Amino acid sequence: MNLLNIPAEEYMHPGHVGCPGCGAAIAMKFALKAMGDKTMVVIPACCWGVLAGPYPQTSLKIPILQAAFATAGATASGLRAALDMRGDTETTVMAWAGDGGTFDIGIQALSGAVERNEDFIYVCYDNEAYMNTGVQRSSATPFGSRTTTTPGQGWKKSRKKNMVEILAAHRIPYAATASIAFPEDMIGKFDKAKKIKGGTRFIHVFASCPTGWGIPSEMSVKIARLAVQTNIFPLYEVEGGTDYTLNYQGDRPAKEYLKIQGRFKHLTDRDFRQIQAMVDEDWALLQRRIDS
Ligand SMILES: Cc1ncc(C[n+]2csc(CCOP(=O)(O)OP(=O)(O)O)c2C)c(N)n1
Ligand code: SF4
Ligand SMILES: [Mg+2]
Repeated sequence: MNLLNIPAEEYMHPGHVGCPGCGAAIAMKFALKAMGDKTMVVIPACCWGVLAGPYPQTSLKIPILQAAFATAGATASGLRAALDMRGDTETTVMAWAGDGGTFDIGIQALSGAVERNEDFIYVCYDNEAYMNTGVQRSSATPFGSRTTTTPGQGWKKSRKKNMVEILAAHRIPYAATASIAFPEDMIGKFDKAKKIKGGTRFIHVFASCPTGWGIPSEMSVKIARLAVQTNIFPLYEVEGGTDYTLNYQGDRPAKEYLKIQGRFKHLTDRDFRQIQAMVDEDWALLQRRIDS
């Protein structure tokens, strides 16, 4: 442990092929500090499929099962069943998918597995677009963002899907949000999820992407922190589908987060006000769930 109460053990090798400042790489580094070496990770097609690398040059010190894009939920279910058949109750299965692989193409396999309350941890590292194939929009892309599928002067005009609410509606034991800019909170949530046995645990990790967001690599963590401080990405937990706990109260204006990113550079003051109203509305809805 160091001053921040973060375990010293590393389960990632020093080198990987991600871009400098990749939030998804930071996310895995922190997650594995809680998960430890008795973990098998299932990775569908996404940037992390490339970061993990081909055997024997993998960037992780734990076993990796690469899966087809849509199948993280189903593959993790099968891997859990295979381990159970071998009598291995010690190993935790962790699915690790991007937002495209979770919010979009993987939602059917995930919902099926979650409805069966399969015994694994499902992590969505959310960089808010299909980054591995060149920054196409997903249903996790926020309102106001430019992507390569919003051509010309266009930008995304619909809101980000609320995936934690969808998972909570399945009444799973544990669903939570986490951020690479809050490592103690994040590692604590993985530790908690690991200790809950016999059901699906879902963690939605905000993972900034310098390449796709048009931000300097050294701003990656600062921008992830601002997402929480502006209540754009609140940190909270949902136990049993209904019991909400808020972990952080932000108080900064959304504009502070938006104005420093290339993907939002076309936005006007009117757009900033519209986005602020959306953030305030979502925050009020979350407060109602916490208070009830
Ligand atoms: C069925 C199928 N369609 C498309 C692809 C191409 N593909 C590979 S990764 C990817 C994007 C993944 O996006 P996301 O899940 O958000 O992860 P990220 O790359 O952003 O980390 C796509 C479209 C594929 N591998 N399989
Ligand atoms: S494109 Fe984004 S998510 Fe993918 S490796 Fe680069 S920084 Fe990471
Ligand atoms: Mg993505």
